[in-house]
Amino acid sequence: QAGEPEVEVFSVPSYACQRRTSLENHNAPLTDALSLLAENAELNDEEGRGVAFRRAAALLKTLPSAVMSASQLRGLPCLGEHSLREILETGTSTEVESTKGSERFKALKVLTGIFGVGAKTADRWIREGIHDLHQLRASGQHYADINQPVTRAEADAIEAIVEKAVSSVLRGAQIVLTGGFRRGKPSGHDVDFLITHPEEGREEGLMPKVVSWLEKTTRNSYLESKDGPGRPPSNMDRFERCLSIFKLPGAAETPQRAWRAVRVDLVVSPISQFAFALLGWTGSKLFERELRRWAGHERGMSLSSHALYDNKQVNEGAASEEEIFAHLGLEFVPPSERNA
Ligand code: DGT
Ligand code: MG
Repeated sequence: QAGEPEVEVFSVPSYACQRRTSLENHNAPLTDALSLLAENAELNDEEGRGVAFRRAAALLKTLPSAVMSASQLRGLPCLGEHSLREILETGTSTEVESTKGSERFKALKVLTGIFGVGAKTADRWIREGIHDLHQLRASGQHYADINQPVTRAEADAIEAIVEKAVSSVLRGAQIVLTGGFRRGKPSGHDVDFLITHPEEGREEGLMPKVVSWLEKTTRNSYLESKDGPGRPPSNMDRFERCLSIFKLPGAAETPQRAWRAVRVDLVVSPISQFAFALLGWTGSKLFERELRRWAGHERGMSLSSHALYDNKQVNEGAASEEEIFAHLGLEFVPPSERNA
């Protein structure tokens, strides 16, 4: 070998929304380890630690090449606290290994993969001795297993159905595929859609109509709305939102069942808020969090999926995502580069 290799010291802006993060990841072993620790923290209600791990992983995802030594990361934000050095040196860490082997972590992952089951319910079941789907079934609970990832082809098929539903109940209404698929991901945990109409106000009351069209018309896919048509969503969002389950005709690999369940997240937005909704529902989750942190900490502004307010509570309108980035003093980052 010819001498010492030249070691590149990486330099990266602190906020994920100042960076471009494509799906190409040169540090997958490191980011997988950190994502596992993040997931474990989130499942155990340790939000602060979860965010710290997510930020560290996002920072490594944006690097142009594989990290060879910790010295290349000197001075970078977000990489302080955790066992990153140990992972770099040995390929793993005691915390990663003990998490992977932990019965509780495995059970939490399996159980929170069930529609409507969050960390709290999963935790209660575990305390009742339910650790997997067999034990859950034995306890007499009904569930829909939606752990299997959704493919792009399935997302496109669902898009065609939703498009038909939307244009049938309101002429001129439009839908956009958002979430991970808009960022170019080849698969996802659900399919996200944003629905609007070019005339302000025409979108009002659209969701219940779309939902009942889907229930009545689709023969193969069947829809179950969680929030219930027209009911105000359980979170703080002012959009009409419907979390639902599509039953797709069974995949070849699951012949024992005639269908499989796919999560579909429908959101309706008035056209005046569409750019904010589109930006807010495209993700990634960390990118969104970082956009809001940037707006608040660096600009004294407040960004949501509805609007951008400056510190004098003046509403900064925007007709496009590009305008919102400009208001925030950020370079535009296209969806395919928001995979932080
Ligand atoms: P996936 O589905 O696992 O492939 O990944 P994503 O990136 O599609 O993530 P998902 O479907 O959980 O959410 C898509 C984006 O929507 C996410 O980046 C942020 C946004 N989002 C999710 N839940 C909420 C919510 O309750 N309120 C608002 N305003 N935005 C949300
Ligand atoms: Mg999604």
